[in-house]
Amino acid sequence: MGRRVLKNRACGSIDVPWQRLDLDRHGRTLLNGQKPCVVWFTGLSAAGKSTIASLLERRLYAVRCHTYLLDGDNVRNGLNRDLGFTAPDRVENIRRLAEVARLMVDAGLIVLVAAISPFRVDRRAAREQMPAGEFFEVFVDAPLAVAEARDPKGLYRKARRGELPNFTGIDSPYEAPEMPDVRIDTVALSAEQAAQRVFDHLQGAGVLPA
Ligand code: ADX
Repeated sequence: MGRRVLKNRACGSIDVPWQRLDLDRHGRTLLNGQKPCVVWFTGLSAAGKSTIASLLERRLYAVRCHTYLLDGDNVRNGLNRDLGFTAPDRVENIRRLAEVARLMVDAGLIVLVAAISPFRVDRRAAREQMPAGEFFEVFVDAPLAVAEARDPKGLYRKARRGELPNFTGIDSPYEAPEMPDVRIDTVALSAEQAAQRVFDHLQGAGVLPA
């Protein structure tokens, strides 16, 4: 990965130089034969992002792919535990997920990200920091009424009672992708079928080892 043009905002006028390292991602990738990339799952809470991403990761494991799944809920328990659900916190949540995903791609992994990621502009920024063809946006499409009827964690009920402010789809917006790489209709497809569809897409895109 080459020098990045983004500046360190906390250091004022002092530039933090980019440290060139000997081994680059192409060298690392030679070891495992796969094409590292980001597969970004977006959709409402309870749409099925984590379930489908997790099934996909098992499918990839079965064909000896090296992966990591960054799940919004889990990362919010560690790296992002200082962030809540206001709009600025969500922007920062997605920025960090995208940055970690980029580093993991640099390490040679196929990185799955499962996060509501409600704002188009943030998802676009996540895509734009990756080389062309190395970012796949998967829209896990469940209408609000369907997600709310599922409500596995009881969060929609809480949000409707006013106990969970800024809940996506209730009093915080979700901006659906206009041109996702893959759209999953979660009403029509089972989670297994959905995972297979994403797997097939990655295979068609030449990401998986021959
Ligand atoms: S994101 O909008 O910033 O991308 P992220 O995917 O990390 O969200 O986290 C969403 C998860 O946090 C949901 O699956 C749910 O379990 C939990 N959650 C708690 N409060 C909220 C809220 N106000 N809106 C959405 N999800 C919430």
